[in-house]
Amino acid sequence: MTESILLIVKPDGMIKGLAGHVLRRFEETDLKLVGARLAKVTDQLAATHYHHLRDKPFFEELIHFITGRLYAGQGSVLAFAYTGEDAVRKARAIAGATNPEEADYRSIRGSFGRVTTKGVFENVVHVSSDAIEGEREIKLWFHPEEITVDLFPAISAGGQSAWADPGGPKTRTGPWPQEKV
Ligand code: IDP
Ligand code: MG
Repeated sequence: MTESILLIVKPDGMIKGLAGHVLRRFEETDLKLVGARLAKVTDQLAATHYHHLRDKPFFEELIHFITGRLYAGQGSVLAFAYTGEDAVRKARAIAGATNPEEADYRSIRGSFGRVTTKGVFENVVHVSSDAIEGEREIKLWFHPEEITVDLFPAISAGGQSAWADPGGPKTRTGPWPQEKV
């Protein structure tokens, strides 16, 4: 089945100079790169992206991590959209398990991730958990004109384009960010 996923090189990955390595690993697959963006993650984008974890005890640290606050404000991220056959399984195999200490040592997280003494999973990359999340996250991180193929239906009004169904199927719970981050 054709699926689409969001890949993010997280602030720890950027600071460690792993963006090229991550991109190379994905270039070795048959997945098609259809979007790329350098971003500084705002609190609003972080909270919407990780809304499913908002009740977890590590949520605040996770927001500090992904926004780069954990690194004194350094730490932009690179976000990529990929599409292709079985994309979720292929991308998550490259990334490895969520906890870098449990990840296969050949995976990106297993090779380069760590758990800090505060319990933050510095796990180098984000990869969408499933195809529904992939659609939600790509629509959250990218405007339609930033995606090089017609991945999801978009509408045009007043010279601006928007996703026809910005929340994607069934997943969004919080308000949609107004800003272009
Ligand atoms: P995933 O990134 O492998 O899909 P999720 O459960 O969606 O895993 O969690 C999102 C992110 O939240 C993880 O990549 C990691 O950065 C952080 N995280 C998840 N579980 C924990 C935990 O138990 N402790 C600390 N951080 C966690
Ligand atoms: Mg996830």
